[in-house]
Amino acid sequence: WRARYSSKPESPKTVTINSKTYPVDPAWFNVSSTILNLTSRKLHLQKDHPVSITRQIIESVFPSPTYLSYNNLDPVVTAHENFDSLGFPPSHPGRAKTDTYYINSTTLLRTHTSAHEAELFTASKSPGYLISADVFRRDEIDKSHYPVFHQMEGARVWDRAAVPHGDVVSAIYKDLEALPKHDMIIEDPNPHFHPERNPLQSSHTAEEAEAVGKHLKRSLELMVAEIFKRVKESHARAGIAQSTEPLKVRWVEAYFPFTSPSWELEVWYQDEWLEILGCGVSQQHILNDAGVPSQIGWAFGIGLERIAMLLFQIPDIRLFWSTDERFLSQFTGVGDDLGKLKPFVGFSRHPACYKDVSFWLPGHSKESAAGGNDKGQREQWHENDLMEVVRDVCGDVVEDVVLMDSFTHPKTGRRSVCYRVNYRSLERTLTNEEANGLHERVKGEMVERLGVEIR
Ligand code: FA5
Ligand code: MG
Repeated sequence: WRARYSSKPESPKTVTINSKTYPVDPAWFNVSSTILNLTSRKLHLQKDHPVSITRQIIESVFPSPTYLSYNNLDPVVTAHENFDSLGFPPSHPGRAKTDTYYINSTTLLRTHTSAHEAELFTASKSPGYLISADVFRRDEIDKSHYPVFHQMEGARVWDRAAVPHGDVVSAIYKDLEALPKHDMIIEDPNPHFHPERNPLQSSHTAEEAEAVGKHLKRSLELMVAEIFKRVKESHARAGIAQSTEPLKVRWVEAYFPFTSPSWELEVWYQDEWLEILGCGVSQQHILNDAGVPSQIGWAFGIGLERIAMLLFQIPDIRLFWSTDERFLSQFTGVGDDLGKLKPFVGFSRHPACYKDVSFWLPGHSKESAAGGNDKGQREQWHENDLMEVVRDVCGDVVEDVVLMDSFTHPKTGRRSVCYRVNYRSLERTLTNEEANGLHERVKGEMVERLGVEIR
């Protein structure tokens, strides 16, 4: 049998995802069958799955009826919803086919839960909402990257037209006062802002933006406090020695086209700062376009796997997709009783098997440069295309793919690169013959699909 195309899949006429059918445009279609199959998994809704348990823990910090949860929104969205409505410029790199999975020119697999902001600012019956969902990004291969992962989006608004005396600032501070306190150390509560990247929005007063920002930060700090309380309890339950260091977090200036000002929240974890979420004061144009111009508010987006890895000490992102009972059975019952949460106990690690591949990139030869023909154009090199070939041929058997070396031939101007592929299954030991066989197939597919020349 032959693996299906990834970077240039043989296009069907239509694809059906979650029982809806979409017309395919072969000029845009780049969703491999591997990825299509994952759209039905919905790990965030699978009982006792660590992604789903993580969702439940975060949901508990944003209670109903102030926050309503939306966990079943369709993964297929329009380019307008995913990009335009949020203010992404037409040239934004995230729109490229090398980064995003397209079905046709206007239809794609969401790259983030923010794709649903416009829709929910219009439709939600509550002042706040939460969305949990799978999101899709063509990306590199390593222990913390997978082309499908899960995000949770949260948002909270106040309506100037509905608060007493139109005094939205007082209304926000009243809600802030009602939030619980925490005793975490905040290293940098108010990072400096670059006024050109993060201007005060013209429709906001400085006091309004400050009040919204404070409510946002306290809400998210409370979430982190809850997560680390769970980590601590879980370690105690498993008899793991407790760190005596207090929990430390910091706020860092960030940029998103759909919030200003914007921040990222980082947590000091295993001797480094780990980014766990992005957030900010929502751009007013989104609320205006959603038909609620009198509202002002905040939004955040968090990666559920990243939190789950730290909650359960899960060392490799591929594990989330495992159907091995040795993985799944460790979480049984936790969905019904978060008090049973315990760290994951890893299976024994199987040996790594490294194989290198060196090749000339396409589209740089003299002929195609001089001729400027279609082929040279079409075969523009992007590393993510290699990653897709590896995933399609090998599934989850590859742990990571690392660029080792790159050089440009002084005479011909051609570029040559070398990648190292680490074949290591999470579940069993691979034989050298097996790894060799996979590696040969990867090389063959690279030549055929990507037009590279193996050295
Ligand atoms: C976003 O996706 C924004 N939509 C977040 C946002 C929402 C900002 C609302 C402002 C308002 P970003 O690409 O940084 O931003 O991803 C957000 C979070 O998702 C990250 O902080 C991280 O926790 C997680 N994440 C991002 N990429 C990956 C990945 N490849 N694997 C696992 N988690 C990831
Ligand atoms: Mg980010």
